Amino acid sequence: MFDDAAPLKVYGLKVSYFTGKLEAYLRYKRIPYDFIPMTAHDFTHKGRLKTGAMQMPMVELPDGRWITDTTPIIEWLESQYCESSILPDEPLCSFVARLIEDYADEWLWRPAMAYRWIHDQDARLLSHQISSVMGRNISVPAALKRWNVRRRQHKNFVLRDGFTEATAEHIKNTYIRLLDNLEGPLSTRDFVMGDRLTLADIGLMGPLFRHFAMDPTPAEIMRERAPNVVAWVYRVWAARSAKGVSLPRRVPDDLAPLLREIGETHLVALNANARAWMSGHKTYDVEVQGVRYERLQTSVYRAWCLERLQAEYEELCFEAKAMLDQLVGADGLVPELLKVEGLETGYDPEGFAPFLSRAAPVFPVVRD
Ligand SMILES: N[C@@H](CCC(=O)N[C@@H](CS)C(=O)NCC(=O)O)C(=O)O
Repeated sequence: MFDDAAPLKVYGLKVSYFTGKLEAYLRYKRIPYDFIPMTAHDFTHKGRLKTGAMQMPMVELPDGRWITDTTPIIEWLESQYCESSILPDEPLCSFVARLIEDYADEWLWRPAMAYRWIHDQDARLLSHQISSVMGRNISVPAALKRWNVRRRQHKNFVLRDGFTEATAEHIKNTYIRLLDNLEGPLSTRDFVMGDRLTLADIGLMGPLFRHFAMDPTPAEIMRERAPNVVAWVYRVWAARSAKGVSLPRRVPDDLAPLLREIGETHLVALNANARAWMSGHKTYDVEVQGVRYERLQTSVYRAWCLERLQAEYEELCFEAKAMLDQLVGADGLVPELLKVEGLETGYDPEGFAPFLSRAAPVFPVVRD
């Protein structure tokens, strides 16, 4: 059985998006864990054998079971550690927190990877940091290991993820708009949705902590443009669950620009991905805020993300749906985007995640 006094083993990297997200959560909840710097061998072999997906982080529980995918991991841990929940009870707040998490996980991945791999200073530093940890047991010259990491990440997560001359500015400005949308709210309160940490903060830590706040180029921009976001990143990292402050019961009005942005970008892309998946297309094109992204990889994982958001949205009462539409600022846009008639991915119908033995990675094809 699960022994909650023994530490979890978290395999990941100190520069990894999703490892940073999970660690921020575990620290907040005071869940003991040992961090194990992941090797390339762990990534491929443990990934394939224990969870079916080569992705980080992977977690080994004290009872020997393995789990992957931070979204269901956090959901499952919330059911085991009920104190100091990070999920608001109020249904609209809960939906908005999940929506922000999904946007942070899936939409902000592209600008986070672009900022890391298109600028020489960031790419040099990060290829060194990643290859010296993941490749520590591989006897190949260090320069070759660095080159290989840089080439792999740039090819898969920049060039093959829609970064072109036509989209470059839009991708870079996605980050700038994120900072602008958060700076105001975070100058008036401690966390994104109120004075208590929620899933929205944990989700946003993925891109904002280990990428945007730490990679040299975006970190410089953040310090200059959004000092309250810098302070928030480290406030979340330092936060420990405490009694006394209540979870939000109302979505703050000043989150409207962020929610509008999520509607115009992430929901449009999720919708197009789900339609492509249903028609059996391996890639799809989508126009986002007037910019055309081409040949994006269709992802069953992201179709499942939409399926889950759609199910939670359906649970909202009429007033909550109307309020959400108002916050997103486009009449009828939200239900339209969330609704993909007949979407049934068949991914995890029994609700086994994060314990799936064949978890789906976000990108079905990643080439070495
Ligand atoms: N949905 C997963 C995504 C995990 C993920 O994609 N992690 C990245 C590293 S931060 C990864 O392993 N990418 C695959 C690769 O590099 O091949 C989660 O929330 O844990």
